[in-house]
Amino acid sequence: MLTCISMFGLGFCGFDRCFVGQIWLGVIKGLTLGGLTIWYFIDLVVVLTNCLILYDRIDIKVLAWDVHFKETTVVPACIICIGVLAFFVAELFTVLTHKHTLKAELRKRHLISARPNMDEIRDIFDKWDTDQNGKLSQAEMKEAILGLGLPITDEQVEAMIRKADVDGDGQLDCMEFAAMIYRN
Ligand SMILES: [Ca+2]
Ligand SMILES: [Ca+2]
Repeated sequence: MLTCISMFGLGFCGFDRCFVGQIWLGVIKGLTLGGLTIWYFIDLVVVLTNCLILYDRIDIKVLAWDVHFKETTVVPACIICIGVLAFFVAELFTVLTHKHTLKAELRKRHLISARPNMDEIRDIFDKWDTDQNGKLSQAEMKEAILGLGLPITDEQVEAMIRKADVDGDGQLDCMEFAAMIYRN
C-alpha cells in the first residue's frame, strides 16, 4: 500500500507519512510541497529501494521512518514496485519512439527539413488544426498521425500530448507543438 502511495506521487502531499501514522510529518511534508520536492524524492527512493531489495525484509528505520511491515506484504510490494516501474519505462519508451517516428515521417514526406524552422512547423500545425482554433486536440493529433500512415492508439496520443502540454489544458498550442518537434 505504501508502495502504491509513493509511486503514484502521493508522497508529494505527505500521504505516505500520514499513512504510516506520522501525521505531523505528513502535514509538514504536504505544506512544504514534499519538502520542496527534495524530501519527496528521498522518501520515494527509500521506499522503492526497500521494496526492491526486500531490505530487512520487513522494516524501514531510516530518516525518521519507523514502519513495520507484515511479512506477507513484502513480496507483493516488490512485485507492485517492479510492475509500476516497468509500466513507466514502457510508456516513456513508447512516447519517445512515436515522437522519433513522427519526426522521421514528416521529414521523409518533405513536410519539414532536417532543421525545421518555425514557418514549416506552423504550416503543419495549421493543417492539422482542422477546426482552426489554434490548438491541436487529441482527436486532431490522432487523425493527422494516422493520415501519415503511422498506427497510433488513443492512449499513445494522450501520452504524447501530456508530455508536451506545458500549460496543462490537454491540447497543444503551436509553441508546445514546436517544442515537441524540436526536443527530438
Ligand atoms: Ca483545434
Ligand atoms: Ca497546452
